[in-house]
Amino acid sequence: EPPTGSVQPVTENIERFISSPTTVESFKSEFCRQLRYEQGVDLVDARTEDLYQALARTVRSAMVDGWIATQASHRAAKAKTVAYLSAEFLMGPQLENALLSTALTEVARTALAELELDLDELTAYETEPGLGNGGLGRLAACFIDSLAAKSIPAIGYGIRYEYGIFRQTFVDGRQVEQPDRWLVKGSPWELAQPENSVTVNFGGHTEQYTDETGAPRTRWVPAEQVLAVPYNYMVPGFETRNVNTLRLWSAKATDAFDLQIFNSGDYESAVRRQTVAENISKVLYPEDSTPQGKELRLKQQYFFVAASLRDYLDTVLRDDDLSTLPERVVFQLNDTHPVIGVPELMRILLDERGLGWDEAWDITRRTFNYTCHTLLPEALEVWSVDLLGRLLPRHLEIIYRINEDFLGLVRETYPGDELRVRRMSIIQERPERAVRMAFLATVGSTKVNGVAALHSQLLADKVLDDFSALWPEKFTNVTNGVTPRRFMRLSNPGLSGLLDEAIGTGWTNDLAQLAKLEPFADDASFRAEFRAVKQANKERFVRLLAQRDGIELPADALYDVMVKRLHEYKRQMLKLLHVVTLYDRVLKGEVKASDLQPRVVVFGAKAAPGYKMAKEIIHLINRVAAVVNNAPELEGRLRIAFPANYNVTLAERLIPAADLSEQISLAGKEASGTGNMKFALNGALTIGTDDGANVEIRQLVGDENFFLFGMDEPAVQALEDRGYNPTSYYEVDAGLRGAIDLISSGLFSDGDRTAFEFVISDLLYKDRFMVLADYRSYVDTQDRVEVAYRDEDAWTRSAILNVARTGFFTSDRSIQDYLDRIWHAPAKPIA
Ligand code: HBZ
Repeated sequence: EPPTGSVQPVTENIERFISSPTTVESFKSEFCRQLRYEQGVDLVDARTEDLYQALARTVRSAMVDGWIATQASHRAAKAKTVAYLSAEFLMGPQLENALLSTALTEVARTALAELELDLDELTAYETEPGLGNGGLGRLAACFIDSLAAKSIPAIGYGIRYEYGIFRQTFVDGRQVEQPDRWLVKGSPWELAQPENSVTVNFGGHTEQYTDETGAPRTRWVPAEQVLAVPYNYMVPGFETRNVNTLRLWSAKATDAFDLQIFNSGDYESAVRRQTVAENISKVLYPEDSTPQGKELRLKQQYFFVAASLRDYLDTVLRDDDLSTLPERVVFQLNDTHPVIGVPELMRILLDERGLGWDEAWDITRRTFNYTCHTLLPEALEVWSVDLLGRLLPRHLEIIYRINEDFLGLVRETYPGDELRVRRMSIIQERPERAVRMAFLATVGSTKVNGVAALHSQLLADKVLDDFSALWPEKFTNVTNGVTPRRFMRLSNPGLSGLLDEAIGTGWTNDLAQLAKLEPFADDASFRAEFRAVKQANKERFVRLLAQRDGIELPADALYDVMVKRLHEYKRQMLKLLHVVTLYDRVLKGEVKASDLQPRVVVFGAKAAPGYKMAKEIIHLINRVAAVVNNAPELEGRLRIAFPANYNVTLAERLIPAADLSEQISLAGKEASGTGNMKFALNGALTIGTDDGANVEIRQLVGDENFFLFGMDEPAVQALEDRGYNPTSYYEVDAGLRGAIDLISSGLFSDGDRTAFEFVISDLLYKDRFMVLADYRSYVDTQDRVEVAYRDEDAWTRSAILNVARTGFFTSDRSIQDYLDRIWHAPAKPIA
């Protein structure tokens, strides 16, 4: 019997010649072979980079047998495949996770130790691939982990950006972006497959013609082509031999295209055109909520979707009959970024396979499903008809026809309601003619889901209300989840060990078992151990931050953490006003510093480079930190840490150290949140609004173990309807006035009273996300937090209950919900 999770060779005649490095001896031997023959160095001369590369490739090789066997078995079984189409996969570091999934951590540790090398040192050396902005990209990564763990035939399709999310630095407290050159040293985790490259077309025009049977047909005559080169990443599943695939596409100029220009003798322009083609996969767009409608972004979207559909149909499915496509594959659209896949599949079926419109449309609609991740109107993508027609003329024609048929249905269902027809049209007329991608996704899909219960309800009642009235059965919810492998087992070994002892090891892929922890909340010795783990995690984080950022922090404090993208709706400003209020109280002598609960407030947040307000808020946080952290009046009891470049690597160290999780978005704006789940699962208590998945977290952990504050969504709506006047809150609330006046006083800006006018005047006169309206409730609730934290036993009990009651938020459960409600793809564990 092979050990669970380990990978054994499958093909008898080949295993006589090669073997997977699954024992200490074979691991050592493969590692040394990699070092010498692939890196070309000797052990004594090897730099950390060489050692890391060799180690990563050794671990990668341990996954290959399972990967090959998985593909062969799925092909033979004609298994229904989940194809997860996502412009982002925010994978985080790979080494530890690959070792966990192959059950080789101890083998690797021992093998390296015998070579006088340290596994942890090499693990810490890894730089993560930052191929995503935030929650949406990280969700995709959690989902492919869970799909593999559940042995579901699945493939993730995305873009191999040469530059991932920018590296954030602070210069005088301001964000400065640096390019993320993650591929410069090469990625040891990828396997290039240039022989499986596919061609992607752009531009040109369409033509009508009659085929051999005399039927009228259309064809697209493109003007440009780009090669899409696949790079495969193995996605190992925990405690299964299955290894799935993440296929990321890289853009390359095609030979044909080059030749044409080379023949014209213009060498320079040929080379220049080549970089134009290769620009498509150059850089991840760093905007996470306001799509800019840029041509290159639409090119990225069509590029990866066209390549992925072609790849699935030609390489995976091969030349099966496409009428059964919905039984063989389900394309899940991760937000609207891949929605151009809907007209692309139509084009393939109509123009390349010669199907009639109705049959093609039926197949297409049954093959796609759409997940929406937002409620902000400005985040809904639209593409101008002008741009779409220029880049993808055939697709625009198809979209028009889809819209024509759809509006026909609307008119039939609601005779005489032309207002509704205009509201529901896939084409908007103002401010410019443009394609509403969320509407196209909804019309072209079988199911549309939101990402938390409240979000799905608001989606159906507000954002897509006309559509849910027309097709109520199309709308469903799948509450997000996070992978407990990465965000518990790997990131929190202390807690994991405690859980293993208390409830056994089965929780890692059956997180409902955390419920067994419930009685331990009343066990004083367990509580002491739980507290010791939290304390050790704080100390580990303090050491990391000293080393990573030169930030010195006390470990003995309440760790109050707000990490997420910087956005006004998420309300980092509200957190900052609380901090300034605490300082103001001490300055005014209302509170003695010695009576303050020692607290470390940690921020982690990147702002979109063009988002002025977000960048001003980052600057303000840093300036407040500089003053507060050195204020003698505070006697070191209030500290702000804002480490630059928050990413998955830092999250894995920070989240296990947190006591208090800040989830303070304006109700009705955060679709779900997933950080909120990671914190609760690691024993932090949440202070949060009734928003996104906070609602479900509170229901599960109980009101007494959750700090709820602020308006709920109906109250927000009511205030909006009444007319919101932020200044009135400033006028009546002395605490709020104190905080705002302190910022305006110039205390945080070397006496410059205008330095933060941009932020302050917006708060006082606009405040779109109602920071001032929720301030009093937030600060009062923080005062309750402070009291509650002083009761160590009661706090720890609540923290344990947060862990025991949030097993629901494993992404394994999310995936099961997708399977039951949307995908209907059975598991295929390989033998
Ligand atoms: O998706 C987030 C939501 O804000 C969050 O509430 C949810 O938990 C998470 C997973 O469902 N949305 C994003 O992260 N969105 C993006 O990153 C984004 C990226 C590019 C865009 C638009 C949005 O053009």
